[in-house]
Amino acid sequence: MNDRPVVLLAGFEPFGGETINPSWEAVRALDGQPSGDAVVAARQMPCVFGAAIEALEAAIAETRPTLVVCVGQAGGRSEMSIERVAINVDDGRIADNAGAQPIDTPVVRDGPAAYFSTLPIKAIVHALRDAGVPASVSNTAGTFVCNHIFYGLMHALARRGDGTRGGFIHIPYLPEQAARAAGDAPSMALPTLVHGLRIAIETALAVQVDLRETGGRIS
Ligand code: PCA
Repeated sequence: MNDRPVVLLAGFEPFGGETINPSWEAVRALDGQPSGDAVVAARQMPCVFGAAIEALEAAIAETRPTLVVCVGQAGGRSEMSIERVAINVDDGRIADNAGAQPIDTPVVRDGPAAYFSTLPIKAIVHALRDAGVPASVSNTAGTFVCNHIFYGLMHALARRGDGTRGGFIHIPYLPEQAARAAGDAPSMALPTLVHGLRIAIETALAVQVDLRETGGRIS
């Protein structure tokens, strides 16, 4: 058990007035579950600039993962969004859970402008669609705590330089959140989200060279 590779799945605590976060509900359902030869370790991250990256780095030090996938809520999106790129900027449209609302500050001072996901994002989208789960490549993870932790993750992995791969997946609201929002908000049921994350992990573990098929957008 102890020498099995670990897949670290990070989800977030609720934020922005919500009482649940689909990302934590989905990742915790996979905690301790096998994925091929690997085993999933799920951890909850605070929705707080700075503290989120510290919690993720602590979870990486604790679990020594071979693969890290961070997951966050993207209310208003209708598909699982496989994020392509993390940018070096914090710009909060709302305050985080500690009341901080940075404007145009770097995630890492003097860090590169951006990092690409090292997940096989096209292969994951392909596998999800094949399994009947709506999914797309996304070219922006926003500028809030999700982009922040995604950038922090990729910066940490780049510095380790040991080939550990990582990336970020945004997921829609749960149906009960959409019902509360009462404004035509799209949602995805928890079993579909869990199934989708399982497929994403399996694909990331199995595929070393990404598919070459379009995931682009005009705007
Ligand atoms: N979504 C937020 C932060 C935490 C979460 O689940 C975001 O997209 O930045």
